[in-house]
Amino acid sequence: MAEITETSEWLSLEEHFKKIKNIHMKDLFENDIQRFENNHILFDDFLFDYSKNRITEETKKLLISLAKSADIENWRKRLFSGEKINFTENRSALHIALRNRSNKPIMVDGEDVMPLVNDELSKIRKLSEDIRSGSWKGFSGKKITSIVNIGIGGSDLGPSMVCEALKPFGSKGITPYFVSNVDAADLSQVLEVCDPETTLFIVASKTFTTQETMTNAFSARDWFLNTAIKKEFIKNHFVAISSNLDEVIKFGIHSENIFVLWDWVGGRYSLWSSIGLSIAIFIGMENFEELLAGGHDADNHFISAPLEKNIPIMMALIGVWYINFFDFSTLAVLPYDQCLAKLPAYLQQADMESNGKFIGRNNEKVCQQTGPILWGEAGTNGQHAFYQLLHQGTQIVPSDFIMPINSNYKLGNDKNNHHNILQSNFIAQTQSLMTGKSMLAVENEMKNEINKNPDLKGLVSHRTFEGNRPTNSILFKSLSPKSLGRLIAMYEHKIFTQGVIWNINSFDQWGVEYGKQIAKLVLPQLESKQVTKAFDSSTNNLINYINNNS
Ligand code: G6Q
Repeated sequence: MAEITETSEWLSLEEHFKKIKNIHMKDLFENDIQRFENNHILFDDFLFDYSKNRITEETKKLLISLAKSADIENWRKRLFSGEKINFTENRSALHIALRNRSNKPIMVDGEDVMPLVNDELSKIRKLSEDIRSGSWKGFSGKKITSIVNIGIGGSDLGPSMVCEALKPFGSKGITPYFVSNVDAADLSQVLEVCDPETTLFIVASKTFTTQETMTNAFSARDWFLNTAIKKEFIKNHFVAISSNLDEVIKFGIHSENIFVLWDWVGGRYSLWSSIGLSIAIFIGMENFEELLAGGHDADNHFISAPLEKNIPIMMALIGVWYINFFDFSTLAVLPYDQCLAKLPAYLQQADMESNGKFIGRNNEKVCQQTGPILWGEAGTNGQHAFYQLLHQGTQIVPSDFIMPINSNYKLGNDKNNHHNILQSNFIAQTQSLMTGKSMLAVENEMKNEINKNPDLKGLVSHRTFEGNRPTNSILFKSLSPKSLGRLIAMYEHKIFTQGVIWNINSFDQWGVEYGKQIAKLVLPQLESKQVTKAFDSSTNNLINYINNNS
């Protein structure tokens, strides 16, 4: 395939960009009363409003042509059919099979994976029901009240984000904890509030060799055995999720307590698999299945909706437009729901680990920018922190505003309604980022002050806002397992679509593997406490400084 940047579709977009780069969205709205009508997609109650973007009908047409020239329609099919599109690891990327509620066969190496998926789901059902009902007992006969997921990256961020998002659906009798950092502070703080008699540890690691996870798992096991004494009691308190069964057995986890993963489940796409065990225990299996159903809904939408009516495709194309043509290199994710506070961190991994790559599928360096720097914070907290830069900074940050229309928490009264206030902030921000505030409007506002003190005229420019700052608005009725499943899967497919356009493999993560490799080189130098000359002078001196001061 020719470089995407050399295609006529890309070149047409470059030409088009020159024409419209200075157009103000305010004018686009003023000149087209149908702008919202023509620039939103409603999928059931999931509303994706992309009208506040610096695009015209022509931009959309050209972007769709670009997607077609990248062969996105075929790539969708290849993803869903189980083809080994993760070619650097010779694997399929089949998170869609994990939530394939239709149960239609999906073949990998001639084998239908659905029976495997369903078996694992049955095991998750059994364990989660046993824990929730109290029929699973700790070593001293008590019910489990704390579950501690020990994992990192893809084996942590998904379950931890979902458990927080769906807290209102969670069991009151079970508290989920997530330990990921190898910093002893993380595990210690959790152990301080847990009781070995009533705690279940879930050691979640696809490889079961990840340094941070294994270090935490060994310390958790020691802590547990300090009280329980007998190794046979490990069976009541430790389960594992992994594809490395030998290592799990070596660790001492009973074979009945092992949940499996397959090589076609990527870490950052794994919350739908047994990695979601903590979710199922906390919110119950029916709710976990609703989450899967939401993901499946989004899959059906992505595979079947025409490109211009396809939410992940349009999200992806708008992102490409900003990253590659405007050179806007970051994306803010701004959920207006406290329960979604961890969503930006979750999507940061999903996006940056998938598309933060400079080598293309042709094994050559790509000719254009790839994934954005994704960051964000729950609204309205961000408004009192970094929104200043969103409104008046020299860098433009396209932003996704996300909000459930009805809150799971009812507080306040007619005059002091938390959710109305939250919603009004969402709307006010997206509106003002788009329109800005002209000098004339500020002058009018300050008329009386300026009349009294003409020097104040100098302040007018400080109080003006250029606007024209792009936002997507995503609304859905309420934050539920299903709507969350939809939301996450929409982003997954957006990321995939962008990877296809940039011709990169969104499913490997050599940068993560590199981190795992290099940490092992340094550790012996810190353990030996010897003066090191193994690295460059900065690294040597940092190691020596640590050794001299520890
Ligand atoms: C995700 C990455 C990475 C991975 C962690 C944990 O896609 O591969 O974040 O999930 O490094 O790996 P293990 O599950 O093997 O411990």
